Amino acid sequence: MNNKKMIVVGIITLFLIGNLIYSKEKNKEVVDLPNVDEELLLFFQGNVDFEKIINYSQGDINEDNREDLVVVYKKDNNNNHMVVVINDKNNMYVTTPKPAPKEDVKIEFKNIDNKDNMEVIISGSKNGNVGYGVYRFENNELIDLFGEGMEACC
Ligand SMILES: [Ca+2]
Ligand SMILES: [Ca+2]
Repeated sequence: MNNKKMIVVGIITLFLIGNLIYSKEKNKEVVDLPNVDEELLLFFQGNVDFEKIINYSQGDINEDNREDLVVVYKKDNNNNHMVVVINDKNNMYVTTPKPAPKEDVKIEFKNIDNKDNMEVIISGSKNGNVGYGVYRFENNELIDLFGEGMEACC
C-alpha cells in the first residue's frame, strides 16, 4: 500500500469510528417512552414536582378496567421517585411517592399471587447494584409487598 492509499484508508476509518461514537451518544439521548393516555400524563405533569420523567407504563392496577399510569421520575439530583396516576371513575389522583431505582428502570405489571389486582414490579440499578420491588395498590396507596436491593439501587 502506498502512502496516499494509507492516508485515505486512515481517513475513512476515522470517519467510521467517529460516526459510531456519535450515534452511540445520540441514542443515549433518545427517550424511548411508550404511547400512553395523554390525560394521565398531563395529570402527572400538572400535579407532581419532578425534574425529568425516566420511564412510565400504563396498566390497570385497581381492577376498574381503566388504565392507570406508573411513572418513575427524577425528583432531584439524588433521588428518583415513583408514583401512580389513578384514574378512578370520579376523579384522578396521584399516589404518595416511593423511592425508585436510578438507572435501567423497568416497570412491569404482573398478578404475582394470581388474585385480585395486578401488582407493579419496579426494577433497576445504581452503580451496578441491581434491585427490585413489588407493590400492590390498596386503600388508594401503593404498598410495598417485598423487594431486594432497593436501598442500594435507589
Ligand atoms: Ca384502573
Ligand atoms: Ca394480585
